[in-house]
Amino acid sequence: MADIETAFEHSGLGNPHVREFVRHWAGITGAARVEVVSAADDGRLIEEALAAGEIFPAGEGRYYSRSYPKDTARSEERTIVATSNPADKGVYDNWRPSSEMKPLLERQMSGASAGKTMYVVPYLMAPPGSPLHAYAVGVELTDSRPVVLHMIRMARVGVEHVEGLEDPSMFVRAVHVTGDLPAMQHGTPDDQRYFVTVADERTILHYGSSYGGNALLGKIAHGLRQAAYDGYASGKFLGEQFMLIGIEDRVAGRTWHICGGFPSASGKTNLAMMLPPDALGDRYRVFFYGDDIAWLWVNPDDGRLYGLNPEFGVFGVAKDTNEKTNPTALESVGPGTGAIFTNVAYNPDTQEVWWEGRTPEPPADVAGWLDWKGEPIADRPEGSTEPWSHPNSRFTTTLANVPNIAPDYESPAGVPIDGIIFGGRTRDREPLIRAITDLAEGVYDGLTLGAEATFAAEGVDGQLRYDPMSMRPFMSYPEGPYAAQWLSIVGAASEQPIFAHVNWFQRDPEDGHFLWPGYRENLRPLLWLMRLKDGTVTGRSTPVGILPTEEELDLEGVDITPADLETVLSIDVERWRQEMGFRQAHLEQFDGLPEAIWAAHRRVAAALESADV
Ligand code: GTP
Ligand code: SPV
Ligand code: MN
Repeated sequence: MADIETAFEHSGLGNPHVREFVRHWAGITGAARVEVVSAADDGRLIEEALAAGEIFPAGEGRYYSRSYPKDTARSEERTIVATSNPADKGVYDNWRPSSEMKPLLERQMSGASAGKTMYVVPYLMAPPGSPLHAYAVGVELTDSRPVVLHMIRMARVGVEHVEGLEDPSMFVRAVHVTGDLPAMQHGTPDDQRYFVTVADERTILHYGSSYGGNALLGKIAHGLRQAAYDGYASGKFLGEQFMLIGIEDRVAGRTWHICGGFPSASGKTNLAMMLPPDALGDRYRVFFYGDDIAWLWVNPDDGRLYGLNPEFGVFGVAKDTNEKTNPTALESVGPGTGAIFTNVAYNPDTQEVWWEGRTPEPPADVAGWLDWKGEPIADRPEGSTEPWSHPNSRFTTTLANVPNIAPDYESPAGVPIDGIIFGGRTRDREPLIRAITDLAEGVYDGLTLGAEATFAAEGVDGQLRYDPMSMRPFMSYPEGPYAAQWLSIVGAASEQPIFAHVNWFQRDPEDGHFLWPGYRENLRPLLWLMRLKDGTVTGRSTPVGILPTEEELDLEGVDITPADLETVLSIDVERWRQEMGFRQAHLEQFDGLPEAIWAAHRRVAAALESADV
């Protein structure tokens, strides 16, 4: 295809290794054209996508997109990590030999982009100039224009990111082929989709979806799976599904940084965008660094653990986002932001969007409104309770649109980490917060994170399961070495971060209401944690960590009953003793778990045995 060489010349793409990669896959996929993309092309690509009916106007420079009804979430079963080394097989990484997966994906992708344009999307997953830069460079090839529009919002995109590299061959090779999605919606005999990271070759091959992490390959596939593997292989860093925030105390004139993992759709974005409760708003501010991925490394300059966000945007859950729960998120997708809404309800006449929880009731006048599948609401039978939007519907916007973005969010090194938290949707047992001061016990706590799965993955919504460090769907190497890597990286830091387990989702067993009001109030337990680290509060010791006393938690203006408060600040020892047996079985699955983790498990178990009920 002579046209490829013209596209290289036209765009200034000179890197010979990238050129070779593009030629190779253009040949396999049979794409009709090649186009090299930079962020500056966004306006033109938006116009083209609008004209082609791939996206729709959602008012004042915002857009609406819809994916296929069976293509609305990540598929854990179809997601595979492949390498040439069987020792890379863990419990959760779905390991398969690359000698099996690569030919399979090549067959799937053969001729599958015929007639389409192959977009070449060079990108950077890190702030410019980062010490982890070498691991951050990638090129995604995709045959979907909406995927390009999402990539431009979620990653730093441009030809400049692959030119002048120290090692021009060192970039992640990511190939996304949409496949015959309309046919895949009905009646294909078997699932054709495969989402494969060939981790030891730094190659990502995704076939059969145009949704989210299945298709935007810089984000989850590179930023998490590949990065975690690279961090392990190099021994240099951790790649985690973590949010990263700063909490500024304006009275004391200082800022703490906290990162941490909650499973998908369990509150990372909301925490990172937190507006402090009114009673605390004069004194404290929360700054957004990241909401889904953090890379953690030890900075030799001061010996401390640092965290950085490799992403450039937010792909946030729409459900329940409103003026009360998250005004910051609404502002980040406001007029002029270029935001894209996916799989929410849409009114083409008024160019409005709506999702469950946006307002207490859906729009009263249903005229013109279409549900997330594009079907008119007016055609629904009387009394239909079908949601208007998909529960995993999302908004996409760039970091610069986030009102509480940290002024130094592009700091190449990231920021020093004071605290690491784990949490998830746990309806009982887990208190509001329990602090852990020992590294091995903190890592143990992460490894035994138990939570309800959410609609962000197909077919598992509501199941209670262990989700180590919230990385279960993103693990790319075995759990034993993973725990050892944690002990090694964090253990090398000169100042140890404090750990904590948090839970905003404890429920009343009778009527199911959330005991803790959550959202903006979540700042309070985090402030307590930082005070505990500083030694200005002491908390009270329990077998599973240090809990705040009621007096230590600043509760001015919090809407919670005394009984609910007591529940979220206490430990059910019997329930915890039972949990330890499940944990034992969970950990026994993992080969090569460091002895320090087993020792932590035994310490907690022994403390529970000798505790008063
Ligand atoms: P991913 O992007 O899938 O990794 O999700 P996430 O962890 O960033 O989750 P997000 O913050 O988008 O929240 C997911 C859902 O949980 C949304 O519907 C939120 O409204 C809801 N949620 C977040 N924080 C709280 C909270 O403190 N309490 C309650 N009850 N719900 C919350
Ligand atoms: C998640 O599911 O945890 C996400 C969304 O962050 S996706 O990019 O689709 O994986
Ligand atoms: Mn996520």
